[in-house]
Amino acid sequence: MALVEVQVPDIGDFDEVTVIELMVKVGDTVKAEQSLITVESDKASMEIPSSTAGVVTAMRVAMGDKVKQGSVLLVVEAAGAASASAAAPAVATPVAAAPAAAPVTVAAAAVPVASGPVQVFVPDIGDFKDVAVIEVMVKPGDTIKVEQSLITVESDKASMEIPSSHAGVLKELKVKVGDTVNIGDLLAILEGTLAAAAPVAATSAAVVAVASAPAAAPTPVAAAVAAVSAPAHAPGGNTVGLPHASPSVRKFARELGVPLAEVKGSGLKGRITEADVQAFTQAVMSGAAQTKAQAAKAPAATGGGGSELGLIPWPKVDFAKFGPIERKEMGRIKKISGANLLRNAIMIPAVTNHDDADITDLEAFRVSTNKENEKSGVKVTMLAFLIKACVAALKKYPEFNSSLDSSNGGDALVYKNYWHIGFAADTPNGLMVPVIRDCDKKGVLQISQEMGELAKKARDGKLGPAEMTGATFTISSLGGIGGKYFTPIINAPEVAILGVCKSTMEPVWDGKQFVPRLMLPLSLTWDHRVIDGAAAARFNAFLGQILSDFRRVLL
Ligand code: CAO
Repeated sequence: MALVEVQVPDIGDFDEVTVIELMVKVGDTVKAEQSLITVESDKASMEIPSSTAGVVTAMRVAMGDKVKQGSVLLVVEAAGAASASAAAPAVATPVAAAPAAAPVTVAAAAVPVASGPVQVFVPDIGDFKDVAVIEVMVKPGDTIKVEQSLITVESDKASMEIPSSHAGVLKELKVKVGDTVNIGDLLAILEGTLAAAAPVAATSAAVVAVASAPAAAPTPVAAAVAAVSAPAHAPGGNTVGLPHASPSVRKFARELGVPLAEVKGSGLKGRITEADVQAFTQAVMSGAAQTKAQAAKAPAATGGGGSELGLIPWPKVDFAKFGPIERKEMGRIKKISGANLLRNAIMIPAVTNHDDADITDLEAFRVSTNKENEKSGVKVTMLAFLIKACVAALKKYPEFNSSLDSSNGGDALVYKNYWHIGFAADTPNGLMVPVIRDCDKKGVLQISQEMGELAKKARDGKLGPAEMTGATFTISSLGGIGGKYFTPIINAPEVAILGVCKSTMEPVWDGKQFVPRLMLPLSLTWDHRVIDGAAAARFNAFLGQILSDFRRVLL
C-alpha cells in the first residue's frame, strides 16, 4: 500500500480558488475520477476528481481554504494496481500534462475582430462534450464587453460561464437554455468594434497553440481546470446568477425536481449542499414546506385571480426565425374585449349545450313578412325572432336572466325583472355587444329596426356606453356567415349566452317519413354555478318549441 498525496492540478492563471465543498472524509473509499472537493472562482465552480482509487487517510484542506496548483488536498492509501501509478509524483501528474495550455483554452472565440458582424464561438472546453446551456445572460441589442459572460454551461463536473471574445452589440444569439453545445459551435453574432481587436487576436493565437497540442486536455481534471481558467482574465466580473451550488448538487436537485433557488444553503457563504436539497425535499413531502409554485397554485383553487394561477409563462417565439413577419398593435376595442373574454373564460365554470330548432315555418313567415313590408325599409331578421323567443324562455327560466351577487362573496343571485338583450356585432374594430332594452315590451319589427341602427352605430364606432351596458342575456349569431355549432363565452356578469349558427335544410323523421326541415343550430353556454345541466337542456328544448311554432310566445 502506498500513500499518495492528491494535489490541486494545473488551474491555469488562477492564483487561488476557494474550497467550498468537501465531498469525502477520512475513512472513505474513493474510486478513480470520483469528485473529492468543489472549488469555486467568481465565474465557475468545478469538482476536482481523484485520479487514484483508495482510502482517504488524511484531509489536508478545510472548507474556505484557498488552494492553488500543487496544494495537497488529501492523502489516499492507494489500492492495488492503482497505487503504482498513483504513487508517482502526485495525482495531479496527468493533469500537469497540459502545462500552459489550460489557462487559455476557454479564453473565448477564435475569430479576429473587425468592425461589422463578428461570430463568437464556443471556445475549447477541454474534452467536455455536449454541455448543457443552463443560463443565457445577454439578449439581442445588449452592448457586450470583451470577456463579458454570455452563457453558463454545465456538465456533471463543472459549471462555467462562457465569455465573449469580442466587444460589440449583440445581433443574434444562436443558443438557448436547454441546448447542448460543443467546442466550435456558433454562439452569437456581434456587430463588432475595433476596440476588441487586440485581446481577441491574442486569444485567437492562444487557441491555435492549444489546438496544436493534442495532449493538452487529456483528462477530465484538465478539462475542468481549463473551464475555470478563462474567467481568470476577468477577475471581479459578475458572479454567476444561479443558486450557489456545485454542479453535482444542481444535477441532484434537477433529478428530484427541486427548485434550487428556493433551497436555503447551509454551506460556506450560503452554498447549497446535497444535504440541504434532501432536507428541502423532505420538508415539502411531509407538508411542512411548500414550493413557490405550490403556494401560487393554492389560491387559484379557491377562486383566486389569473395572476395566482401559477401558469407557466407565455411562450416567447422569435417568429422572424421562421419567415417574414409584420407586427401590428392591437386596437383599443380588441384589447378591452380580449381582457374581458379572458377573465370570463377563466373565472366562469361554463358548459355549452348544443341543440337544433326547426325554423321552417318561422323562416317562411319572416320571408313573407319582409315581402309585405318591402316598402317600409325595415327588414325583419331571424335574430329579432330569436330575441323574442329568448325573452319568453328567460321568463320561464328566470335564473338565466340573473347574476351572481359578488358583493357578498357571490353566494346570492340577483333576478332581474327586465329583459335587455345584447347581441354580438362584428365590426372593423373588433367585437362589440350593443344592447336592445326592454325586449319584452317590443315587437319583432321594432327590435329589427333598433338592431339595424345599433349594428350600424357599432360598425361606425359611434356606440355610446349606455348602448353597450345593462344586458341580462346575450345572443351571438354567426347565422349570416356559416358554421354548425360553437362555444360562446359568457358576457359577465350575465350567466348565459346563446350562440346561433347557419340554418340548413335537413331530413327530419316525422314519425312516418323523412321530411325536409330548416334546422337552426343553437349553442347555449351557461354558468354551472348558477344553472344545472337539466335546466339548460329544458331552456334549449323550450326555445326550440317556440321557434318551431312562434304562437307559443303568446302563451
Ligand atoms: N341561418 C341562415 N341564414 C341566416 C341566419 C341563420 N341563422 N341568420 C341570418 N341569416 C342570413 C339572413 O337571412 C341574411 O340573408 P339575406 O341577406 O339573404 O336576407 C344574411 O344572413 C344576413 O343576415 P342579417 O342581415 O339579418 O344579419 P344578422 O341578423 O344575421 O346579423 C349581426 C346581424 C349584427 C349580428 C351580424 O352582422 C354580425 O355582426 N354577426 C356576427 C356576430 C359575431 O361576430 N358573433 C361572434 C361573437 S363570438 O366571437
